Amino acid sequence: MLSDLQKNKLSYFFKLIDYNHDGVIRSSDFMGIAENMVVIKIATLGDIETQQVRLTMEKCWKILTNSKGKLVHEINYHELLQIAESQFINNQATNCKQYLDRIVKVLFKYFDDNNDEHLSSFEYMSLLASFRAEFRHAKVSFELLDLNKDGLISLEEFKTAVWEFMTSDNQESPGNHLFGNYEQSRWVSN
Ligand SMILES: [Ca+2]
Ligand SMILES: [Ca+2]
Repeated sequence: MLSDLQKNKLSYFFKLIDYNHDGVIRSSDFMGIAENMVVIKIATLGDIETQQVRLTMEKCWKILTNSKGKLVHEINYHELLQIAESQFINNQATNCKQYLDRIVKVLFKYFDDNNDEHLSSFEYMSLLASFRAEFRHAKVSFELLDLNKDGLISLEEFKTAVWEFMTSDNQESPGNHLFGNYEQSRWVSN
């Protein structure tokens, strides 16, 4: 069973991704994020990199939906809860985490504009913008995700944050704040 904390985070995540709030997420929602990612770096991006961004977001969609090996066109909130519970929370020993980590690494490198292998607060804000998350709590979230308090988010810190966001049942896990404050989003809970 998912805890209220896990459900609250997944509800926040679902609403972030379901941009038109029609109650289902589709691959087009992930492609919308890809388009945002491209726009944010339009000045420096070549055609190949643009295509890679789209492929990466397509992979994110597949990670979420290919759990039973069959093609899924859309998922609703309750299906997301089931997937999160079966794939991420109950099967932590499988290669699910390694697969997710690989995608997370690609995303991390994409937003690491100056290639210093860390995300600055500005680079982190680009990520929030791409996922259409609010900025209001960005400073607080950034400081929480920066576990060693060196003023930057390393790849390991980022991987930890993503995994905690998807799975943690601990109210104190910094990764709960990956996309800002999931408790004070612009949406009323449920
Ligand atoms: Ca950087
Ligand atoms: Ca750090």
